[in-house]
Amino acid sequence: MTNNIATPVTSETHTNDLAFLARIDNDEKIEACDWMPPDYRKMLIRQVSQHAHSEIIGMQPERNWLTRAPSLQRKSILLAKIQDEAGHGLYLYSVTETLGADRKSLVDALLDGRAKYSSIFNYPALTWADMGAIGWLVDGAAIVNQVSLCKTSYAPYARAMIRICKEESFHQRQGFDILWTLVHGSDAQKAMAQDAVNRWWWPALMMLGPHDSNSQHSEKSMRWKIKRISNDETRRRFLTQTVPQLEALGLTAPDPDLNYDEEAQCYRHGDIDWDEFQRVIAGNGPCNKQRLQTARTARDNQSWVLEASAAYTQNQSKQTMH
Ligand code: BYC
Repeated sequence: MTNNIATPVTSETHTNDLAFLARIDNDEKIEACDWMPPDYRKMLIRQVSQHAHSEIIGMQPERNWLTRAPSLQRKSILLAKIQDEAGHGLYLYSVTETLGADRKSLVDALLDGRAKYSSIFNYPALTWADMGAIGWLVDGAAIVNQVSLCKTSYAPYARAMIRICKEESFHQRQGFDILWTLVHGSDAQKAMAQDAVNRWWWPALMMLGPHDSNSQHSEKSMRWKIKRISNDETRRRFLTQTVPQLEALGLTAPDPDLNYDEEAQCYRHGDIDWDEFQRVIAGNGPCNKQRLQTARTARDNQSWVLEASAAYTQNQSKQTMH
């Protein structure tokens, strides 16, 4: 996949399109008020809304452990992390609004099961060590992807990513710290850490998207510099960052084919089970139904907050008019 795929120019190609591509080639950022091709806008709304949904649904596996964190300090840290994820979701929904999307329609699509969110959040968090594995592996994979998105061509998304990456770095370190503590504990604690890594390793690799040859959006997205690196390259960078940390923890990957390619100077993973990935994104992973049901219940239980806020705003505007 190259970064500079020639766009066929037909007689219908609008001058605006050419001017837009010239701006992209020149590495200029696109602001909300700038002209953009309708498909560029659509591509962004798709990706950014899925990203926002992932942050919101992604709170659930960790939320499950808030009441069972092993100390007050661990509980406060986990709570802060989960709140950060909510904040990320809100920034990202705001980014979609700068593109003209309606937030309520996007959230309705999520809750009705029409919208995608990251496959990774459809796996269960079974033990406290999973809090370590999620922070270290899931946030770790997210950072590698999101660092590249700091350079995405749409300026409001790029600005949100810079803030989000700073917070994700803290998340990744807190995950590593949980695992570090467990591997220096009893044999049972070390075994718990290894078990969590075994279960989250492959889903973390899948989280970075299908193999490049099956990534239907990459060509367009990379031409527009929305996406800056391909799915497979992101996976390679993730392994380069993660494998030395895995070794420092004294843990192993559940991948007998994981090896270092001296010539290419990168790690190579074994075969990914893409059938599993397709099952999960089609709604048939271990927790898809539970995740959506929890999100719907939250919406129903909290609708009074939205109603109260709307009534307050209406009241305020009436008072201003009088
Ligand atoms: N899961 O053409 P492709 C976090 C879909 S949350 C589900 O390669 P693209 C955190 C894809 O949508 C941060 N679906 O797509 C929160 C497309 O389907 P549609 C999550 C996936 O967009 C709480 C189709 O497969 N990060 O850090 O070029 C606690 C073909 O794919 C997945 C983001 O959201 C998947 N894993 O590339 C802890 C990053 N992968 O739309 C942590 C933003 C692919 O045609 N997103 N699909 O129906 C991106 O960077 C890109 O969208 C992706 C995929 C690299 C994920």
